[in-house]
Amino acid sequence: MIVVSNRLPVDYVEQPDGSAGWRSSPGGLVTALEPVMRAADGAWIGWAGVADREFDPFENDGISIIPVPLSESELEEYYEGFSNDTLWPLYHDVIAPPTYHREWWDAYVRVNRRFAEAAARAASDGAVVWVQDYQLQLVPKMLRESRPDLVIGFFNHIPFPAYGIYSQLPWRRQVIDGLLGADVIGFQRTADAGNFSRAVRRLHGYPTRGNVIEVPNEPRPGDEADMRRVVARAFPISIDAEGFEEIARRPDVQARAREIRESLGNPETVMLGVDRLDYTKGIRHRMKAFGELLRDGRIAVQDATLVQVASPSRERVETYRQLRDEIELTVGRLNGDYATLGHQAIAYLHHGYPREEMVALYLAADVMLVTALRDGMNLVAKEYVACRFDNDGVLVLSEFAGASDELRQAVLVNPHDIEGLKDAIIEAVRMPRRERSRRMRALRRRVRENDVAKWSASFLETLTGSGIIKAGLTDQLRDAVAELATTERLLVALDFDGTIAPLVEHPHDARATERAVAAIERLVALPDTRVALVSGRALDSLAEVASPPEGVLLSGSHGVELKLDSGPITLDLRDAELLKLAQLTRVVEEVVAAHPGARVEHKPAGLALHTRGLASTAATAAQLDARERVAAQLDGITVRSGKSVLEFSVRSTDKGESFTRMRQHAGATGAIYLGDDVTDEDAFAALEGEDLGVKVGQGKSIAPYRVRNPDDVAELLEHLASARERAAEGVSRWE
Ligand code: GDG
Repeated sequence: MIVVSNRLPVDYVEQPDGSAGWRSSPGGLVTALEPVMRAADGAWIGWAGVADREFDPFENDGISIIPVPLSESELEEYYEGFSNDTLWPLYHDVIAPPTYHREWWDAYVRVNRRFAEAAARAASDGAVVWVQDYQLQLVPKMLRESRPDLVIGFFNHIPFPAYGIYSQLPWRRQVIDGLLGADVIGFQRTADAGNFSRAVRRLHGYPTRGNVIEVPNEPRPGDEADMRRVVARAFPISIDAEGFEEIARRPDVQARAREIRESLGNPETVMLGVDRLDYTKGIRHRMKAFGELLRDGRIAVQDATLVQVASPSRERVETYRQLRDEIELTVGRLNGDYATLGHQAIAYLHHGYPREEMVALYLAADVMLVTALRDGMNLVAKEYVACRFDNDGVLVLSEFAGASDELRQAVLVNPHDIEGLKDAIIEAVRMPRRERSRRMRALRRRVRENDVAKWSASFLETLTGSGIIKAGLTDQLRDAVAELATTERLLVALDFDGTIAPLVEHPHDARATERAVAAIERLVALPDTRVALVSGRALDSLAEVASPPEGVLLSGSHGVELKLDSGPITLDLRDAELLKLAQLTRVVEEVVAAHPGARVEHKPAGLALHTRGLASTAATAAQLDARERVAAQLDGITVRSGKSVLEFSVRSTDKGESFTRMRQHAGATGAIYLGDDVTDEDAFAALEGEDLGVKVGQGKSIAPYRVRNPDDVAELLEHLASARERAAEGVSRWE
């Protein structure tokens, strides 16, 4: 595995005495990825933090470090220019005006190419490459062009703006194309992923469905252009919650927190802001609100102090210099107007601090003010919560920070509304202990459950399909299912083998688990609730093994045969297709004769070659033989490989089309699809709007949720049935 980010997890530092060396900069990303990187023999590609210096790759703590050099002018044009003075303000809703310079763009392309080349050189065959953040948006496409074998992920740490804003970018198409080189593009919020998909539709017209974008592959000579599926969805980043709590529980850190309060003159309320000194963080709005509260006498300077840590950032960019001047002027004025000899109004600190000191500050603060005007996530909000093991403290949190999607029990504010912000600060200051504790407990549960390890695991699982799947249903899946249960007309679409029925050696022995059958019966009995079985099996065989209750819709042979309310329909085969089917039958029967143990299953529009009865090398040989003979003798046959089965069809329908047909037939306003096989991916791609896709078991998938096996599927169906029954009862009570 390879991680590519603008900065390495280590910095090259030169001391004033001339000595120099590598210092690790343990940010959240490093903490999250370290265990994965060590286990995967990973490499990290990035810039070392000093211009005009080349370094050889080296090993640091079990991770290979591959430094990429940047010249002083590239630093100005690619990093300070295009990244921080074009993309950063544009992606943060043009809070500051973005600057567009063609030379900056040229440098951005050049540097992105250098990073992509470094990754292409370092990656072994079929490796996973995970590219981080807005400085490197062109890397996925560049990498895919040179190394189509790689699995490429991208995560955007900052927001992705609405099209009306994004469309200002003179290079808007190139950036979208760059990102679409990835297999999975992660965003902080669902809204960001939605903005991205809309930009793709507006600029390219590529079809998007739910989280999936269909991107045409570059046609290779002699090949028709086919489609690649790119997943674009939210993976909200988090922190090492346990690590922060551990520091917070240390007696020396707690003593330091008390010392901080004392040094401020022991005011009743300590308020805290911790930000990089950046115009997106809403530091001015916060100070304005605080200043007006002092002016209006709603807060007295003896009772409350605002501590503002503003860590130095991007000091060579002009907008940041101006911001610093403005903020320091405001701090000076407020202290001049309101401070007394014993009490400051604002304690302003333009420094970076060690993590222990940050934690002591979090512990010392009664009220944490996060008033960002726009923020991808805002980790400070999560860190504050993680440190408050005493279940005390109030978080005031901007709706414009990604964290507000999860941290709903914070006091949520619109920082542009200064009156509203003032009221929220007063509410926080006066909040009774019980209420503070109730909210903090709920916030802490959330942050503990969704930590940074979970974030990286869930991204990588979507990207590669591997990873440990927890037993049962995750909280997110439970919540999503409960939400879906309230839809007006529900469709529950299920694959059969491997999903509601455990896989068995002989297909005719397969049976759905008793729990799944019982849950399906409960669902079918509910109003406006339809269940569909969507299978690759022929309809007869499906009806026989599943013996579904009355009213269940069926789709067999990958959508060639359907049983809807009007009765069974088989899509009629044309004469040419019938002829082809006869030829296909002959070829596949030859294969079966040549490979003892292989079996053929006849279907209305094709054949399935089952190889479950063979040892794995013999099974591979039989499948290969079948593929080769069919390809040599017949044209236009659709081939699908499933688990120990190779399917040939003269008609190219798939489970996606059947799902869509079932969805329409049921007039569904919401649907869930569960499946375990590669052929179920077509159905996941056909999900709409708020529909849920759940992959059963391991394997690469575009479905956003996963469960382990048919037992977990049964649990999910039971949970859905109960939630739907409750929803139906609620409705009838209203009536
Ligand atoms: C970008 C996105 C997204 C700050 N000062 C000190 C210090 N910090 C640490 C904080 C926190 C981190 O820096 C800042 O993270 P944020 O998330 O708050 O903001 P950005 O730097 O803008 O980060 C943001 C993030 O990427 C992750 O995806 O959440 O939206 O803009 O961890 O504690 N740490 C120490 N001393 C300081 O003085 N030790």
